[in-house]
Amino acid sequence: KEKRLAWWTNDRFGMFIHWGLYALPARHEWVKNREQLTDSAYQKYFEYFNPDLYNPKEWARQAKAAGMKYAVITTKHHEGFCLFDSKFTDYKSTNTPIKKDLIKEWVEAFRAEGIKIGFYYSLIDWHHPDFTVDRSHPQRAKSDAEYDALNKGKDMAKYRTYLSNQVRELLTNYGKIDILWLDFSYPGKNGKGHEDWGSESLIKMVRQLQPGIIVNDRLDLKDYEDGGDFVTPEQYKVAAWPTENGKRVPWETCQTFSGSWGYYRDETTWKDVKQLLVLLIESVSKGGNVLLNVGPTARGKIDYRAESALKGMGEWMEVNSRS
Ligand code: FUL
Repeated sequence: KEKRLAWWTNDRFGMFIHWGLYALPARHEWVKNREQLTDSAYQKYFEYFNPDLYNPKEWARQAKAAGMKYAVITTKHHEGFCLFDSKFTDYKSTNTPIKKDLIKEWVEAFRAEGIKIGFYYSLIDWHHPDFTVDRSHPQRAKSDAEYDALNKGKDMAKYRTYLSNQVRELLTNYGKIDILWLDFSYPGKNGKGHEDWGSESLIKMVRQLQPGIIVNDRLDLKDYEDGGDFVTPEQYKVAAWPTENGKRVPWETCQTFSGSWGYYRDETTWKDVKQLLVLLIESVSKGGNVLLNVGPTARGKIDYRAESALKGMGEWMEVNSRS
């Protein structure tokens, strides 16, 4: 594990990218859930998804100039929409007006800048017809009986197969992948996420397909032999190097420039460059990494406020970072 993590522990600083249909409403990547939008209400974002200004080479240039050495992009977030050309769904970017496998171009652009490649993939899915409707689903119900009715005929095993097929595609069709960042936000029905997602066999398959890959800790496999490679404190500065059973563990904090992960046009809580640098310096001083998130717009641009913060960080990194 230490060997696997050597480059990552050295590199310290990465770019997180949350991009999906939620960039169109531009008010949080959880908008479908927060506003309890139905599939048909959400469908218009699919029909109009057309990021005509998408230029991943420019994103990669900005990441590199900021001193970032790796990047992790949402191939599919909780909404279920895929930015890649999956054989197992129609709900993908190739079927929207942009008609492209956006992940393919992204991988090529970031690799060309020497940036290591990471895929985020959401274990939960608010679009797949077999995914259980529970209290954290956009389609919330009012009673247990209503939940039972909504879930009638749904088969989580089918979703599990879908999930594993897609992870296999991602780890087969895009060359060497350096990081897999799997994500839940709640551990499934009855708190048994690992059963819902088939986490144990999933991680085995991942290791087989990409022997050098590093995987985060969100598969709900805490008590298992392979629970992932690093822990992921989200949106807070750790007070001290995190430990497990008294031993310091590899860690990465993921953080946003403002509050949400997806593009949120009207947010006013942007961190300034000094705050961001303090976050980076403090994290590194406690043995950790920082994965700093941009939420590109629906047209495919990095928000100007994020661009200027990245630039500011880059100016400091240029004279203070090691290679
Ligand atoms: C959370 C998600 O619910 C957020 O939307 C975001 O992706 C964050 C990194 O992880 O669990």
